[in-house]
Amino acid sequence: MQRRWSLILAVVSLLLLALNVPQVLAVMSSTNYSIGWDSVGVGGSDTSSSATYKLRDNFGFVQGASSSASYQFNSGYRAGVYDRVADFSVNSQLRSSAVAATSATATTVTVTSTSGFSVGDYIAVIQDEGSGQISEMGKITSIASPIITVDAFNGAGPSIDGSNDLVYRLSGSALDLGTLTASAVSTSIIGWDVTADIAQGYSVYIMEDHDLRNADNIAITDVADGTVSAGIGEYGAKSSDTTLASSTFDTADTAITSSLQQVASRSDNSFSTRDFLTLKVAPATAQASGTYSQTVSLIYVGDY
Ligand SMILES: [Ca+2]
Ligand SMILES: [Ca+2]
Ligand SMILES: [Ca+2]
Repeated sequence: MQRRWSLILAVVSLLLLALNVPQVLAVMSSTNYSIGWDSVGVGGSDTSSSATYKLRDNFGFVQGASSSASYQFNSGYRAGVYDRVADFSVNSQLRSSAVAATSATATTVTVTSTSGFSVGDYIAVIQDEGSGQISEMGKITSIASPIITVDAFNGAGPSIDGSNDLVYRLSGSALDLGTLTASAVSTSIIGWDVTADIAQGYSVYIMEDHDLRNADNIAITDVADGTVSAGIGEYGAKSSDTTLASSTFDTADTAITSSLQQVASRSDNSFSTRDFLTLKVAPATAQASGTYSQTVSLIYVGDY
């Protein structure tokens, strides 16, 4: 008889933005601070007003830029204004949205039903759902049933054969891993989309409030050997970003802990760059039945 568990994950996304505040000081930096630009007080503000007047004034500047291998200099009116902005959205796989995929191209996927899917939704296309699944994420730009078109997939486009291939919506912050079984690895995806005008790039980190556990504090054990396998009780995740510098989420199924761990990074300005985590879980054969849950937080941090 198959034992059953259900699991609920709440995903919390946080957007952290650190803004550099212009300083009236020489431009300089050390290992723990950087002053990107300075200004010279020339008297007068560019806006001033009272109940009876409004004045917009400005000192005459020479506009220009110069640089060498070791320095860069920009001068002129508000030459140093650089407002770092970022947009970060996180969405979890919606189990109830599953439809079968029958074929795909670089930007389309043909499904058995487009009901419930809308333009603007994020989707995950799963090839051979299970422990070794290959997934791609995209955002729907048009739907002409039975074909869903996305703006772009993470990779070259899904390679599917219509057998055990599925499409899910990525929507909201509650992630239901469904009814687990000790005889198979269950999977689910958390995806995110970052647009960041940050020249040095950004990282996304994950942390948990506690292990994936039931009301009696019995946990499904964190994976420790790099692979979540069925039957022995293991839980972990792997990132679609294959170039991580400070964690193993890029190369192995990795335990989620209460410490911040890097799950994505970029080193340049980003427009709608996307990554996702594939959560993998299989309870032990003797695992206590019940509801196992935790809260994981995905945190964006710009690099300055
Ligand atoms: Ca398949
Ligand atoms: Ca853990
Ligand atoms: Ca293992």
